[in-house]
Amino acid sequence: MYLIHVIGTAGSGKTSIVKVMLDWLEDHEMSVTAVNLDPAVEILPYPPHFDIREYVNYVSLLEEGLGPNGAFIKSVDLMLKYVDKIRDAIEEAASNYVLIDTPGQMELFAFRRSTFELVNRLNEVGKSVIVYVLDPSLFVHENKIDAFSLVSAILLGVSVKVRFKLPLIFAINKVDLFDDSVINILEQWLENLSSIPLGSNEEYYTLVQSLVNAIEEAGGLGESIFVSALAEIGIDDLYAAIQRIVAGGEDYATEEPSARL
Ligand SMILES: Nc1nc2c(ncn2[C@@H]2O[C@H](COP(=O)(O)OP(=O)(O)O)[C@@H](O)[C@H]2O)c(=O)[nH]1
Ligand SMILES: [Mg+2]
Repeated sequence: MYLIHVIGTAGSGKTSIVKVMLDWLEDHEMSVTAVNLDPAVEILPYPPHFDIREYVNYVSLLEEGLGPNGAFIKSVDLMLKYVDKIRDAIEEAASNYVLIDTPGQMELFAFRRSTFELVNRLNEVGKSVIVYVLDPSLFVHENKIDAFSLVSAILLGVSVKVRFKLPLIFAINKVDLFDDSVINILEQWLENLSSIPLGSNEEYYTLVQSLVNAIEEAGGLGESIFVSALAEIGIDDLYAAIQRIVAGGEDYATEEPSARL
């Protein structure tokens, strides 16, 4: 059983990617389940096998008088109480792939102690990988890439990897919104972070250049895949990247036919 944790900044497209991956894996006759761990999502475009909103209700916490941030924090912390229910649901589904949708506000999920423990407990039931959804609107404006903003967005992903100590795939989403020339440049830069032109006269150049060089020296970013959840681009590439990591490149359908990988 493979757990695919979909993590990323608010609005990056986590829920959309879970939906499109669920459809894609089902279309390819693979056994897959989706789990919603966002207590504050209003509308889910896919049918979850487990939905945290049945146990933790963000809206009722708001009604109890907590402000939006307080209610988010409390609802995310409360999820840990239900970890056994989530695990039971995942084990009962016994799918080969479990897609896990996470809260809109990534910092609440990725950096709190409660959710760290939650993810670690879930990881005991299968092999885990993080799909880190990168939103190009954080660093591309009018088809121009801001190099420092790009590095800052990458460092956020690296920080998630360091926190969970799990393999992480960068999924650069929303490619439908950008010119091919921008995507091509991004591809080259992500392949070799040291090639990002930072401009040596910029403030903090030495720090930022050292950070990207250090990541390159440590083996580079790893898998980075360009996708569009909306236009359904690159989903097969994302699947292949997941396979390369969790199953060593073997397709489970032919190599590991067990229902409980
Ligand atoms: N153009 C475009 N919009 C997208 C794409 N993926 C998601 N969106 C939009 O981005 C917004 C946030 O998506 P959502 O999946 O809810 O993000 P989440 O907060 O990370 O779960 C929605 O309006 C989506 O329709 C994409 O590939 N291309
Ligand atoms: Mg979402």
